[in-house]
Parts: sequence; C-alpha cells; structure tokens
Amino acid sequence: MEFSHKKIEKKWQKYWDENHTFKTTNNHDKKSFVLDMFPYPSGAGLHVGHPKGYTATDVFARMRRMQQYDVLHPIGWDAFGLPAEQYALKTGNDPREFTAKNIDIFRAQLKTLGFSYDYEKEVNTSHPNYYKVTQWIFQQLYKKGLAEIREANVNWCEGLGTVLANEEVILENGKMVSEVGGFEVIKKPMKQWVLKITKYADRLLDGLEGLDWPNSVKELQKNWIGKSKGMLIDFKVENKDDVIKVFTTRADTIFGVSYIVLAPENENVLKLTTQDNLDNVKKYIEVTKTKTDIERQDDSKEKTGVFTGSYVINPVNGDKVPVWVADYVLNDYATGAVMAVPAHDERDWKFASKYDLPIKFVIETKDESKAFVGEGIHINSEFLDGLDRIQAIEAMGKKLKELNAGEERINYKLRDWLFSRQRFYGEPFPVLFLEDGEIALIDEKDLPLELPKTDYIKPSGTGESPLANLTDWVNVEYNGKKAKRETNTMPQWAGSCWYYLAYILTVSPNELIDIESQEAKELFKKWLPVDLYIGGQEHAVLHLMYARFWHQVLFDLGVVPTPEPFQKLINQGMILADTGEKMSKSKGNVINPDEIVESHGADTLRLYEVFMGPLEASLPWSFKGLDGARKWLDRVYRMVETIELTDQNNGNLDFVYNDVVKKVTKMIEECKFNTAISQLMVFVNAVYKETTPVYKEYIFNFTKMLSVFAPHLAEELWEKMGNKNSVCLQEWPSYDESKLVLNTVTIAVQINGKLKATFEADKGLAKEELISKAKEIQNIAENIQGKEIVKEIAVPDKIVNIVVK
Ligand code: ANZ
Repeated sequence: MEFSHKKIEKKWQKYWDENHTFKTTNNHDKKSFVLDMFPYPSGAGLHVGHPKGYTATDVFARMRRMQQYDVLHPIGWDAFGLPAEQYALKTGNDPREFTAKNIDIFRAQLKTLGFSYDYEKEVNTSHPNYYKVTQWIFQQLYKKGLAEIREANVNWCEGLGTVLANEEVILENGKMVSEVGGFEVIKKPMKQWVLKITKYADRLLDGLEGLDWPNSVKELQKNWIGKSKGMLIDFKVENKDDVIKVFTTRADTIFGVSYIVLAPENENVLKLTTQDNLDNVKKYIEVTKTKTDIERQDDSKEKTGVFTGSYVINPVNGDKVPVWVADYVLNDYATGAVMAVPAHDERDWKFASKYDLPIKFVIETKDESKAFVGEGIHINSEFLDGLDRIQAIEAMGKKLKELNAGEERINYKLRDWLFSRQRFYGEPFPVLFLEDGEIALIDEKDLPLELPKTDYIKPSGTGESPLANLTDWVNVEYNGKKAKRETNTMPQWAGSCWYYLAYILTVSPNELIDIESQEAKELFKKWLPVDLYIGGQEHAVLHLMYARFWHQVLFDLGVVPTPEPFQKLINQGMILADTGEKMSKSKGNVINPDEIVESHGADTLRLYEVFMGPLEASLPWSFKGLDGARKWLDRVYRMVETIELTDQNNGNLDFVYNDVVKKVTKMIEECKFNTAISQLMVFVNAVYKETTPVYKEYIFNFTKMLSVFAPHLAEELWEKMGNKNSVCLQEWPSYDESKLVLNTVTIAVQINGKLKATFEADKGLAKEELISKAKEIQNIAENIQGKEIVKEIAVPDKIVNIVVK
C-alpha cells in the first residue's frame, strides 16, 4: 500500500498557502529565529545541496513552532550578482528581468519542498526598498569614518571589466585568474572605497568567545584576523639619517640577525639601493609584479632576492647588517621589512643558504644542520643567555625600550575591505563627488539612489563600470555645484551583511519598516540574535566576518540591541555525487531535486537528505538510500491505514513511546536529525509488533513528530485519523519520565522443572500473585488440570515452578 505523493503534496502546499499556516507569530514569550543562508537565484535553479541545509532548519523551526515558540523562519534572495550582469552585457537585456525570472523559479522550487517559510517576509537585496537600507548603512559607516576612498592595489580583471576581491581570484598554473570565467587578473592601483574593518579587529576576535559556532569556523576567523603581538625595532641605516623599522614576534633572537629584508615595494628600497646595485634591484622589482602573494609566500618555492648595497646597525650589539630585497616579505603586512634570523626561521634559512649569508644559532639545539624553530634556551646572546623564549622576549623588550630602539606592537593580518566593484548590477553608492573635490552624502530622504533604467549596459572601456556610459545619470547638480555620481557599485557581500535584519523589518515582500523606528527597535529586541544559522562552510570567513562587522557597527549606533548577530551556527556538509566526487555540470553528475520530487516525493527527499548521516558530514548521494526513505514512509502510511486505534492505553507501548519522544526532542534540539529519525523508526517497529488496538494518542503524537520531517504525509495521515487543523500547529508531545523505568519483567513458568510458558509481570509482584497469574495461562491450566499439586515455588521477578504428581 503506497501513498500518492503527487496528490498529497500539492494538496497540502495549497492548504498551507491559503491558511497562512507558517505566518510569523507574535504571541509567545519564547522566540526562535531560524535562518538559512539565502541563495543566489542563479539560472541553474536549485541544487540537491540546497535542500539539505534548508530541511535541517525547517525541521528545527517546525519543532519550535509546535513547542509554542514564536518562530521567524524566512527566505529571500541574494539577488545582485555577476551572472546577471554578464547576461545583460551579452544580451542587452535588463538584469532585473533576468533576476526576477530566476527568483520565481527558485521560489516555486522551494514551495514544492514544503518548507515552512513565511513567504510574506521574503527579501530581495536588489529591490530598491532593500538597497535603500544598504545605502543608509553605508552612509552611517561613512559618517563614522569607517568608509573612505583610497588608492589601493586591486585585482583588476580586464576580461570581466572589474576589480575582484581576493577570494574571487584563483591561481591557475601560477597565474591569477577570475574564479568566474577564468580571465586573467593583474594587480593595479585604483581609487576604491574601503571599509575599515580593521578598526573592529579586536571586537571581531573577542566576540567569537561567546558564540556557539564550530571550532573550525572560529579558528578560520581568528586566523583571518591574525592578531600577533610583537615589537617594532629600529635599525639605523649606516652613514645615513634613515631608520628601518621591522616588525618581529621574536625580538629575543636579535643576536642571530644576519641581514634585513625589505619587500620589493617597500618605499625605502630605492633610497637604500646604491648605484652599482640599482639595475639589479629595479629588474627584481619588475619581476615581482607578475607574482601573486600566494606564490611569494609558498614555502616550497625557492627564495630569491637582491642586495641593496646598504647596511644597517643592530641596535643591541652594534653589528653591521646587510639590507636585501626579497619578495618573500610582503609589503602590506606590518612594516614590509623583516630582521632575518636564518638559524631560527625556515624561510630565512633557505635564503641565507642560497646567498651565503651568516647563520648564527642563538637558541640551543643539537642539530645545527637546519633551522631550529622549537623552544629552547638562549645562547650567544649576552644578557639573554640561559633564558627561555618568554623570559628572553620580556628582557629584550625592556632593553630595546631603554635603548629607545623598540616598542611593543600588535599586528593584524586582517586588511581593510575593498568595497568597490566596477559593475552595473550592484548597489549604487549614495554619494556625490563635487567639482571642488568634496564628497557629499545624498540626502537621506532621497534614498534609495536607484540604478538607472537603461537598455544600454555596455563596458565603458575605461575600467569604470557600465554606469560611466550613462552621462545623464552620472552628471548632476548639487547645491548649485557640478557633481558626479560614483560609477562603482557595492560588492555582492553588502546585501548579505544585513539580510537577517531585513527579514525582521519586512511586513510584506519588499515592504520594510524604517530601520530607525521605534517599532524596528522593539522587533530587533524580540528577534535578535539569530538562534540557529545553517549554511555552507564556504562562508566561514568572509560573509560571517563582514556581517558581524556591520552588526557591531549597528550595535554601536544603537540600532540593534545585541553585540553579535548569529548565536549558533552549523555548517552543513555537501551532498556529493554517488562516486564521492563533487557534483558539477561538467561531470554530468548533478542530481536535479525537481526530478526527485517528481519520482519519490518531497517528503522522501527531505527525509533522505537529513537521514543520510550527520548534518555536518559531506556524503555521497545514493538512490538506494533514497528508495529506503520512501519505503519507510510507505510503511508509516500502511501502519496508520491498517492500525486499530483505541482510547484505552493498555500500557504496552508506554516505554517505547516515552523514550522515543524524549530522544527525538533532544536530538532535534541538538540538530542530530539522522538519529532522531532512527528513533521514529524504532517506534514504528514497536507498533507493528502490537497485536491489540493501539493507544490513539501515541499515534497522533507520532504523526506530530513525523510532520517536521515529512510534513505532507503527516498532514494527510492527521486528517485521515479524523483531525481538523494542521498537524504542524499542534502542540509538540511531551513525555512521562516515570514511564521510562522499565517496570515489567519476564517470568518463566515451569512444570516439574520444565519450561512451559512465560509472562510479563510488574516488577516486585508478590509470590502468591505470580503463582495465580501463572495458573491462569492457558497452557499451564491445561497441564495441571486434574493433577495433584505437590508444591508451588515462586522466585519474585524470575520464575514460578509448579510440581505436580
Ligand atoms: C624575526 C624572527 C625570528 C621572526 C624568528 C620569526 C622567527 P606573524 O606571527 O605572522 O605576525 N614578518 C614580519 N613582517 C613580515 C612581512 N611583511 N612579510 C613576511 N614576513 C614578515 O609573524 C611575524 C614574523 O613574520 C616576524 O617575526 C617576521 O619574522 C616575519 F626566529 O622576525 B620574525
């Protein structure tokens, strides 16, 4: 006996739509904000990877709703993006129409999967009402001095006609290319907006402490911020008034310094290069321009460099130290200058070995044939001899301060955020460049500054965005002065920095209440922070870092009441092809969720995707597994169809029922969905073993628990059993702890020492009662009938033996 998923799924989707079953409520004091990383509505439609995370949040949100929480479980569209821009450039069509079409496809697909989203709260980052707020937030950043225009070395991609963020660039055969399209990328200085995220480095670091996030993600964020404590040390240039400042975390190794290295881009390089070294150095600088930072830092690559001809003086022992230029030192980290200690640093070791520079051990080691980077006792270091690393760093710090040659310094790897893109399809910057060089913010009441409607989206040819072609839009007047608009737009990250807030503000699709209103304040107070956020590992660093940064700024402005946006985070694993490889169009191994919904049903797909294994694991797709999920749902359907229900509880299922409710509740709470489903299976097996009518309430409550995983089937069964109203709005079952102690035992019944029967009895039943129950068993009664009973022996909780003649 099977059910028709096609019939029931459509039927209940329509019911939920018409009855606004999943409308966000505001009736309870408990709340749960359950958030998915919203999709980019690409032309390719939904991938089977999407429903994995989306089902996980859906299960959680559905349980919370039934546990009488107010639940905010929304969806929306990260809708600006490069594919739409390229489509527009290629076809001349408006990227807005293209995006709208894709959104409709995505929404329809999501609806077929039965997610309990409140579609009234749908957001779209490319809608003017939405980016009005994105622009407003930018203006707040500007007013706080956190946004400024800088000449910066950017990744310029001629092929795409835009600057790319580092993470949008990949290495192919040692060359930088764009991740999208594989076009060549080079470093080029350009005027760009930057957001000063580095000002929030410590906050971003400290804030991680209280978050319930995977350790791996916290570590990634910590490494990205890369806080390191060290010293800035002054090395005076010999016979000159100049000073080279180096940053080191190992001031204690200063007696082992054998040369200084400057990054090729360091401003001191040409100043320090002597005439006879100039050609070499200049050549070296040119070669460096073709290299990526990744290549330069690759430890497996040979180190190269050139001598400048100059020397500096070691401030502690007065030694004369040669100054070299080498590309393994990066210019935009710390001072772009390093004191090299080859005995205790592997890169310096390689470099010194190659160029025959001195190597002097200052920390004791048995093996002086390679760099020693471990802990040890200082040697050859005058007043540091005999000290360990920590003691020596402290002593050297004191000494350098006395000599006026050093100070403590904290450095971060985190860079300010390049925030300009040379694209049409992004948020316009709400600023004006006045003819006198001033920058003016567009009046708040004039926001949003909309993207112009145009059928002319063409490359500008100048490296500027296609907006530069639209001179009517670009050239304006402002307070009687000539002014120009910014032709760059914001990166796609901007819209996703605050979309979780947009859901809270949205009253109907793309209608938002004012972010600064009293009402907004109250709503933020109610809903923040996000209680559960599920999404892919690929956003572990940037999206989460950028969103936290904006949130912290908004917190400082008093707009939001919590210091952090996302309290609990889980990264869902990927769904791989059945071979274990990544699914990709080029390999032809992509599974289309629409086809699975058609063949097996949405409930089966949902169940399968969260039953495959732990949510965090990346696991291969299996049609066998999918069939198994479907078979189990058919088994559940048959169970309810054939079962006889009763209002009387005979107690048979008490233990298993209460045990299952307890475990399922706890496991969903902990997002262990696969084991929660196993528990539901245990319950169904127990019901199948029953030969007498089954207690109705237990089956009802089972159906409620089923509804979070397989909502369509659960609704259908709920209705079949004579219930009205959606099962999804029923109260989540509770369990009775007292029923969780197994309080029955199996008693063996013997006649003349031979086992004849067994029966279940309450624990601790008295001997007489055990004996009389044993005698009531048909088989026993027949065996003793007409015989003389010589003896009746009972051992409580174990055995009854009747001796007859
Ligand atoms: C001397 C030294 C001796 C160092 C030693 C290390 C080991 P983190 O922790 O990453 O901050 N360094 C400084 N600026 C650099 C730059 N612009 N490019 C490449 N390397 C740079 O590391 C700080 C260490 O990285 C510094 O400490 C410096 O080398 C190097 F046994 O100075 B050290």
